[in-house]
Amino acid sequence: LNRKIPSVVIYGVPTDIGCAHRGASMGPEALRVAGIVEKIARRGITVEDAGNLTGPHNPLQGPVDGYRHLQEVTAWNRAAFDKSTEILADGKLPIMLGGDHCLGIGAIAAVADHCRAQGKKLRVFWLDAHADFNTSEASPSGNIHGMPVAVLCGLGPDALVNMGKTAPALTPDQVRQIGIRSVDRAEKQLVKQHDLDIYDMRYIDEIGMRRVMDEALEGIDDDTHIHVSFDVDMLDPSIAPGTGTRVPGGVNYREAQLMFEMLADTGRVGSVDIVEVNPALDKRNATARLAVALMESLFGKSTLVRE
Ligand code: 5AB
Ligand code: MN
Ligand code: MN
Ligand code: MN
Repeated sequence: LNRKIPSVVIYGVPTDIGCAHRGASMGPEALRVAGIVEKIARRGITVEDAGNLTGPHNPLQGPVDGYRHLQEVTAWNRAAFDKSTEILADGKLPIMLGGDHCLGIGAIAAVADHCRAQGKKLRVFWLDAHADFNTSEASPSGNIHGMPVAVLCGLGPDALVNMGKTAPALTPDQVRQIGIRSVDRAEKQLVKQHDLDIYDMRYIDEIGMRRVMDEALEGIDDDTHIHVSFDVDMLDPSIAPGTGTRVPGGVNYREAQLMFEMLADTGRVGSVDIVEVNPALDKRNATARLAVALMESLFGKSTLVRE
């Protein structure tokens, strides 16, 4: 097992442009205050904090043609795309601190281009309470943070679908969604039609997280790049209250820890997003602190292995 982890570059994308409520723009600083840089560095990994990207302010407008803030969402995603592209070209591992989950579009489009250029297979772990597979017609809100997986699979506005060199960035068979428990009515039809691999909470309860991860990791080999897109609302709201779209019945602490440990064991994680941390809704930064603890697991921390 090759577990050599490349140098990590962390960057923040302080915006809540893709959702209805404010506050995810404070996520990057909350994750830094929770010690994300120091705690990954303590694993013996070289970590650089590249600071925050900049972009347009949130105009707090309603949806236009089914999308809220499409132009601003495009600008922020272009910035994330460029930053992740630069970090990957340097042979480093980007960790994007969101920001809301619309930013997965730019970050993952960059990873998809990188994998194509390197002849690598890409598998995306979408850890979330939501499938994020809405289109403008299907969406009940027009909020683009509910659309990134659909956009990456080619369903959505041109400006977002064509973010990278090749569109669509992903095919649905490259995605594994885990923790899902809230899918909108029309969105359900779409995920069925596109045959998404969804490990919902019922399935996790029925077969257990160990077997879920075994199944989701099946086929990962030395040529696979794993991208982890971690929406903190995957976690149960009792342990992660600091997020905008809380759904009861989520992944518990031990299940989450096992997920990240099993991802770490592959030695194939090449890029990460942590999104939807909203400090305005949090209790004493608990959600950011838990997200950081899970990053420690993702970068190899486990009970009985001595450093
Ligand atoms: B998140 C909802 N499906 O589209 C919608 O937090 C919620 O990135 C989306 O997963 C939640 O508005 C987006 C109702
Ligand atoms: Mn999400
Ligand atoms: Mn979510
Ligand atoms: Mn959310």
